[in-house]
Amino acid sequence: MPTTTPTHCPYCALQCGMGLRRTGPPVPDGAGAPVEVVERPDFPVNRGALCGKGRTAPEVLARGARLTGPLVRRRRGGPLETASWNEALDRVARGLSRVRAAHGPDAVGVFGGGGLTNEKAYALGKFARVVLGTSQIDYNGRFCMSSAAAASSYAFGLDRGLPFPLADVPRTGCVILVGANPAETMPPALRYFTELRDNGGTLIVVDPRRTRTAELADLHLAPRPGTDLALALGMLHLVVAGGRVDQAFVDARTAGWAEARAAAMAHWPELVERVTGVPLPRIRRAVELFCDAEASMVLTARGPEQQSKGTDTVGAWINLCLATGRAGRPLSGYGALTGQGNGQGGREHGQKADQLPGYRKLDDPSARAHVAGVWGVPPESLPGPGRSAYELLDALGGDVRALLLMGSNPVVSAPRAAHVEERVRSLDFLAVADVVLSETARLADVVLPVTQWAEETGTTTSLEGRVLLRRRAVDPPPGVCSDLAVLNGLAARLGWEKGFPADAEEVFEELRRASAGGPADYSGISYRRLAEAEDGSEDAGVFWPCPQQPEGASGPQGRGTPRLFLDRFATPDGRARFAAAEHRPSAEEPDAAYPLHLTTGRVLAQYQSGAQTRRVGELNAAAPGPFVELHPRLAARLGAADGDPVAVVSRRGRAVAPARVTPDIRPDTVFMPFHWPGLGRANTVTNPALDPVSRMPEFKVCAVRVERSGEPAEE
Ligand SMILES: Nc1nc2c(c(=O)[nH]1)N[C@H]1C(S)=C(S)[C@@H](COP(=O)(O)OP(=O)(O)OC[C@H]3O[C@@H](n4cnc5c(=O)[nH]c(N)nc54)[C@H](O)[C@@H]3O)O[C@H]1N2
Ligand SMILES: Nc1nc2c(c(=O)[nH]1)N[C@H]1C(S)=C(S)[C@@H](COP(=O)(O)OP(=O)(O)OC[C@H]3O[C@@H](n4cnc5c(=O)[nH]c(N)nc54)[C@H](O)[C@@H]3O)O[C@H]1N2
Ligand code: SF4
Ligand SMILES: [Mo]
Repeated sequence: MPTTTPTHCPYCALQCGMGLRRTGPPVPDGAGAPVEVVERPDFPVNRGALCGKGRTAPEVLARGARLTGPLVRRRRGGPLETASWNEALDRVARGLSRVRAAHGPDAVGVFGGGGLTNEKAYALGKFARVVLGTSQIDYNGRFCMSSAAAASSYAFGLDRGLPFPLADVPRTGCVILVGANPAETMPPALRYFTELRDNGGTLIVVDPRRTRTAELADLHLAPRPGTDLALALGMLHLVVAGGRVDQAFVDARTAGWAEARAAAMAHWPELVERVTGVPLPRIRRAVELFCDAEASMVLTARGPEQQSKGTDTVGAWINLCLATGRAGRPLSGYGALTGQGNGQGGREHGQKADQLPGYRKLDDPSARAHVAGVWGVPPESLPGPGRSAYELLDALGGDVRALLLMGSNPVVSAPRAAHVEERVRSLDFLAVADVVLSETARLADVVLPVTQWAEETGTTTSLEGRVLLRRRAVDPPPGVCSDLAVLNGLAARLGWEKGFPADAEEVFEELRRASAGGPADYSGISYRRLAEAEDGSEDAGVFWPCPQQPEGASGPQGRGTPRLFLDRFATPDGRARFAAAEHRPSAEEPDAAYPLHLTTGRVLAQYQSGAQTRRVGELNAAAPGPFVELHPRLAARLGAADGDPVAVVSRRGRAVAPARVTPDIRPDTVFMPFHWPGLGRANTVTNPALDPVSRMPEFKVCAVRVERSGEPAEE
């Protein structure tokens, strides 16, 4: 029996390969066998390297850190008490049915997560549409990937975060990283950028803070938060003025240049300098480096995307690539660094409000007919598109009176979190499936404890569009069940004995058929193929789209499609589309009462809402609590020294945390990480203003004032 199982990290979208080795026999009380993480140098993306989160992930498997049995609240306002699975699932089925009977199917909401495997995301979307008959389903990827997805779908006709493997990065000539801090958010990926520089290429980082990533760059541009759109337009202006447009490429492979050009020409460099606060010579230098290289890339992450104009902003960066012929060609292009473990696959298989599996659209009659056929239901029984994540959370206790939540902790991670928490509390019924008792699970009527990555098999799709197999390495404790088994049990109680198998491979086989012919086509991928592709190969995994080849056909079904768009874009006419947008201010700009920008983001040792990583000793020691990053000039004005508690106050509320005084941030901006609940919860302050297209909240910009605080900050 092999004692080391090759699998992948439970956390971010890099999906680092790791081995899990059993270090002893199964524990007698059934808590599973102890495991340790070992390197898997054969997996090409991280070649054995892991960050501290991945390395310590098994700690969350331990009994002390996690849920080990269902919990129910037997009376309103009463405590959460232990219960049998039977009672817990009965209560959920009853809770959801009651609300549906009284208020209709759309009064029942479902909220999913980009950490869920493809199988779970698929089953959750099907459960909502088929069993509950509700349109009210969305997921936390709306907070993460929606702006980049909307802009890429528009420009290229397809949204796959990176249209090329990371291995192409060191071989291009210039990379502009916009609002991405991989030194903290994907450390093993950093080597692609250092190798780029070792090969003579240049790295440009656009970030209001001088991050660890910015320290590695040849050029760091530090714009005011929320001004990336102006910056990209200004750069395109300089491209045109400098005669650097690749007219042959524009003519042959794109559409909409005239309008995009006009929008850029309205953004004079001096205006852009004033709006962004980036000195003009630095903007010029960035344009030179980008255009002088033979091939170049723009990669965005949450900085420019989590804005109320995130879609237009990403569109403007794509425009820069298109106008200079840096797309749809080898070693050039635009990509978004996807965030969550299955942030890519999670946005393809139907837990998004407007979506059906295979990245099909819910309002497309032929997509409805195909998927309804696979599900064995009439197409007209499928509900239409529902609300986006924040709008759904905002409707809780109003139109939406019951919620099934799987794989998210919105009480910490949603914008305007105090309001969201109050909405969650006002629900008639809340069921939460989680591995730990998260801040949101604490508010539930029923808590369903589920198995974790190492205890179950399933597939994820990494930021490269690489579909990977996570293999079960240890037995779960006896009191927990998989998410798929939860959906199976609930479906059965609600009258669907069939159609919701608890076995992941069975679900995947159905997903293949449902995705066949869609933009994200997985029909040529099987567990067997993935297992073969994982082992010891330079090119592990299978890249979608990977359609099933007809019997006897030759051709590269094998590894799917590592590189997209080289011959044509995925739009109907094969041409990439320029977006035409003008710069506009953020939803909330500083004024006399709230004179500073707040921006938010991540630190190396904590993950997201912290539900998992705050339970790991080593990670807590490295990042024990929230803080407010502020410039020495601002600190001096406030009379605040490093470590003093300061309050960050916006129109939504106030958060208090120790000051971290650093020259690495703009003096007009403060930064808070969002990993903690309580007094230091950054999202108490953030603005839920939404992008009109992607419905992405503006996590990266709002107006605040900062005060010295009498309250002691939480550690
Ligand atoms: N350690 C750790 N790693 C993670 C995660 C985690 O929680 N912790 N989460 C994973 C997930 S889901 C995601 S989505 C990714 C996110 O990965 P990143 O996008 O790299 O992370 P963030 O810290 O949210 O934002 C990146 C940078 O944007 C900058 N920024 C803020 N405002 C602006 C702006 O207006 N314009 C520009 N250009 N930049 C701005 C911030 O200063 C920050 O350095 O990380 C993944 N990896
Ligand atoms: N201010 C601010 N807020 C932000 C952001 C920001 O940059 N700034 N970033 C946003 C982004 S990009 C994201 S992705 C969101 C993420 O925020 P959340 O959606 O809250 O993400 P997590 O903290 O990862 O929550 C996942 C929950 O699911 C549980 N879980 C993990 N695996 C499984 C599983 O397989 N099944 C089940 N049932 N549960 C599981 C975990 O224990 C955890 O409680 O936060 C957003 N919020
Ligand atoms: S970089 Fe991401 S996938 Fe890799 S070990 Fe860290 S958290 Fe896991
Ligand atoms: Mo994310």
